[in-house]
Amino acid sequence: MLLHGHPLSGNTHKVRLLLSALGLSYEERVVDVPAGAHKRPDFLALNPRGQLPVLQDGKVALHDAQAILVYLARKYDPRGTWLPTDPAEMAAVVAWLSFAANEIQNTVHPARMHFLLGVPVSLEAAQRAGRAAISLLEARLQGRTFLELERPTIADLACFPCVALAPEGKVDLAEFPNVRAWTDRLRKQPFFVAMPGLAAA
Ligand SMILES: N[C@@H](CCC(=O)N[C@@H](CS)C(=O)NCC(=O)O)C(=O)O
Repeated sequence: MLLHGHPLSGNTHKVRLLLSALGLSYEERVVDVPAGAHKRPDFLALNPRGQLPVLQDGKVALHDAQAILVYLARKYDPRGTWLPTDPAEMAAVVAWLSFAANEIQNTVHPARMHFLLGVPVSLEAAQRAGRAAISLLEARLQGRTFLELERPTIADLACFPCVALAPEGKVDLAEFPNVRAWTDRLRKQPFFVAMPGLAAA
């Protein structure tokens, strides 16, 4: 398998975590985002949206971190540890994938990109919406170890990197103790792999 990503990309990291958890070997190719390589024809042929990550598995080329998590879980974890097969449980997990792609991706992620790469964003609005999204996680994690089923699933992997990296966008996690405990719990899992700004606990 070939993962096209970037060392600073939280979305790429979601995929790295599941590849690690499933014990799958892969090669990673760094896409030169500052040089605009993700908008060039060879990359657009893999992902017309021009975004990371992309995973190639044989002849299949997949984009969108959430879609890749679903693909890997269904294909390489048929017992459904990471993506349950029970319809209600599956829907509950998929709801968190949507949350990751919407409430998290569109808030704390642009705030972080502003500070890391100088991307122009409506910073205050992004930070405020980011805090609102993390408040929902905080409430969900009251009395729970993980988002669903009291075990790590792709719901956690989809939400975790961008939330744990939120302080890089100056969204402080100090006021969210349940979220901090959850990120620490994930950082202690045997499958955890580090990335810049996100170390093992
Ligand atoms: N919904 C997509 C979002 C991917 C995304 O925003 N990737 C960032 C890197 S973390 C990217 O490629 N940004 C460059 C751009 O959008 O032009 C996913 O979950 O994979």
